[in-house]
Amino acid sequence: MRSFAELLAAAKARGPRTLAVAAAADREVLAAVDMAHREGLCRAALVGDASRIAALAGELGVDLGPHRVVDEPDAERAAVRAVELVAMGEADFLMKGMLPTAALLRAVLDKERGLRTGQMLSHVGLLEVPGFGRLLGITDFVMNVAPDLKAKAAILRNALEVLRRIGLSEPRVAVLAAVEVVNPEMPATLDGALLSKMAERGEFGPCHVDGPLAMDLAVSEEAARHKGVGGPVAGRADLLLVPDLNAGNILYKALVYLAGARVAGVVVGARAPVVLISRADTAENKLYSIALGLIAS
Ligand code: COD
Repeated sequence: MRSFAELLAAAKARGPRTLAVAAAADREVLAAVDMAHREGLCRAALVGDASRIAALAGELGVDLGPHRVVDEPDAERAAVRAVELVAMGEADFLMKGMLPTAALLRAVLDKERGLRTGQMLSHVGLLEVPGFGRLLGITDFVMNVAPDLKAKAAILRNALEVLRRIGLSEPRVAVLAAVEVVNPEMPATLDGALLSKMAERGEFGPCHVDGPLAMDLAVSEEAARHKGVGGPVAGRADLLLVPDLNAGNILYKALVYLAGARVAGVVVGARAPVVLISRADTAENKLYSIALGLIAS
């Protein structure tokens, strides 16, 4: 899969499924759900302020007929209710609406009523960057704030699973740092070297992992040639494993706001995928995220 058009086509083949949306009273969210429904991806359980949802649907010309509306005006309670719908099997996957990311994730992580599996949960972003020619994965720029080596290994396993589902049988992964040499004062470089060794020993299944790699060496074959860095990953990464949430978030927003990238995002590792990108992201990006959620489910 090299584009979001192909992602959408693959998702269509898996749909339609039921999507529970937490705090659904939002213009972009409703527009995305409407597009996703018309593409045959899903129908939705829209959990949120029912009168506001109806008013927004009226303004947008969205037909709520195919969907179920669950009235819960309080955003945190809407998150709990949407999670419950997934836990009870009334919905197949979950989506963040107009509420803070942490509020939804806390409902997902709730020990009694959440969607834990015992596995680490992490976010996988997929970007379509103009002129790049293929989809680029980035993990984790949403959920895990400052992962250590063990957490990064789990984040990598989760992301590899998603990449395999979009057709990459041996994903090429760059573990990013500021430099490509190990510097004990820069923990991200140590993590890069260790993860690449773990991959060499087969701990992540079929894939190629190289690190530490600076951003230019991960995505530019010319830069890799220039600096004399070889191997299957340099210049050709499918996935960037970022040092922490701050670095990843800045990278993804730079690609979106300065380079015109489109983005899809999903949290995996729970009992069902959680469609999750920034509240400020467009309806179109939310549609692609729903498509990615479907493929991950
Ligand atoms: N996978 C599995 N279990 C987890 C994970 C995870 N990634 N994170 C926490 N847990 C478990 C812990 O083991 C513990 O049992 C429980 O959940 C609570 O753990 P805490 O106390 O560390 O977690 P919280 O509730 O303080 O925070 C968890 C969040 C996911 C909310 C937190 O990590 C967070 O705020 N992440 C950033 C979200 C954000 O603001 N993103 C901004 C970009 S949009």
